Amino acid sequence: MIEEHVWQELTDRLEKAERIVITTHVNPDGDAIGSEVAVSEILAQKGKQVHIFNHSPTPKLYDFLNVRGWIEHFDADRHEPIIQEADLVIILDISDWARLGDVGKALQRSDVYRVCIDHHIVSDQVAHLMAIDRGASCTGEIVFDLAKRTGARVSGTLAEALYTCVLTDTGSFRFTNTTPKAHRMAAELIEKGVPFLEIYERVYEQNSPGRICLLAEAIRDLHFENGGKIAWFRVTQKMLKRCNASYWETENLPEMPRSIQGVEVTIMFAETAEGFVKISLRSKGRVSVHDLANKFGGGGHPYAAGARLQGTLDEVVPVILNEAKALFR
Ligand SMILES: [Mn+2]
Repeated sequence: MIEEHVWQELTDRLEKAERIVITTHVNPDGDAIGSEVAVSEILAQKGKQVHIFNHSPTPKLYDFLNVRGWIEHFDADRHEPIIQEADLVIILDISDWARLGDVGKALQRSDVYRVCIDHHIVSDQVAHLMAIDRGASCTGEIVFDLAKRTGARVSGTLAEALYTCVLTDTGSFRFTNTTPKAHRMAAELIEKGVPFLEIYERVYEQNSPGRICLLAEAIRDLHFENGGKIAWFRVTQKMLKRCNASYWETENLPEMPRSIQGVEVTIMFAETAEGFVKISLRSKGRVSVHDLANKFGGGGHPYAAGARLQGTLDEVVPVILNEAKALFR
């Protein structure tokens, strides 16, 4: 729940600001991009000047939301002066300085007023005003409330962006964050004519040959622990090359083993080009994986969390598996 005085401050700040910069976390997902587009549509209706700067490029599958072309890949030389001159910065779907990447560094160098709208456990006090609702299925759900409070017209791109948020963050209304409110939000958007079938196809039926190749590699690498309760696999730089795939094409791969009978927790270990291993943890809802991610400097939700560790796969995998096995003791 976001307290009424926080809503009031948030809508006042939006009303008064003229030049606004929006950003989100590294490797943005559907909720991150969808929320950015939705907030920028709300602000555009009010005639505000909006810039969206992200540390990471936009995954190709979400390009269809970037109709105004406002989402830009952050370039400090060109964009930092715009941040310095902004009246307001809006941080969406994250409250972790490290996961704001280079944009976060630029924000820390500036004294522009910042608001954070998010539904995760708070990691850092990244903003002066924190509008956090941990009960929201997605950041887009909070933005939907914002749209209503500011009297925005919820149609076209705004509706499509919001529908993408709730569709992707609930795993198509399957994950434990699928609340009655998430369904009501989808229902209201469908009433407004959102093309749900087209959005589903754009998001879920755009597999590249590279992603299917990665999926095959991941399946071939599947290992099981604790009598099949833990399933894990690796994604190496070699696999990415063999498959001619980009790092972002690993998104959703951690969901794959959950359909296997008896699996409670799945772990993807992905080797980055910079000498890190990214771990993505998923739980079917009986054990929380958030604390495990948190122990290694990561974060997320109880049943979907991640972290980034320095080291090689050979170093990181046994350490994490030990911790994961302890979850069942
Ligand atoms: Mn989210």
